[in-house]
Amino acid sequence: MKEIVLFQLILLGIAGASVINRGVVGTDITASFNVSSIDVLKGVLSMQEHKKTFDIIKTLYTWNDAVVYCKERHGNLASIRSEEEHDQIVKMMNYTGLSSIMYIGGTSARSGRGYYWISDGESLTYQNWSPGQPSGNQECIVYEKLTSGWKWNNLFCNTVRPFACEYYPVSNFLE
Ligand SMILES: [Ca+2]
Repeated sequence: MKEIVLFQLILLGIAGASVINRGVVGTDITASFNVSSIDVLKGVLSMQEHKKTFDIIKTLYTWNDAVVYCKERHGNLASIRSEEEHDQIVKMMNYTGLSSIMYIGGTSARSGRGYYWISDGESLTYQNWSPGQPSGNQECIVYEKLTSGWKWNNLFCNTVRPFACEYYPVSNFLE
């Protein structure tokens, strides 16, 4: 059976969030949102094998603090392990109007064996590096927006940036 990608976006505004815009963006993104206070974008990716949810948090955190933020919510800093997951998060980044750079959960910190995902220590399988990356001794992976699209770069971890968390909904375990 062909993989089905259902893409549902719900945007959570801050206080007093009245929905002032609602509509369909493209062919597979439906969203309702408060245009004046976009902070968190929820997306649900449903595939044959698993369901995985990403949140994009536009509040700026260091990479380490972003790991903690996601963990405190019983998630992880996002891992991107397939073209489908890449495509989904690109749609979300574009939809949020994210302009340049966002942390994901890949790092080489304390590794000695190259890059891995902080959620489970697995090495990168799917990869989407910008040309010439990874470079130098920078240890944390970001998405950066190039004219050719969103690609990965390794940058220093202590700069505050937007980031994405991932969650596996409880319904995964009840089905
Ligand atoms: Ca780099």
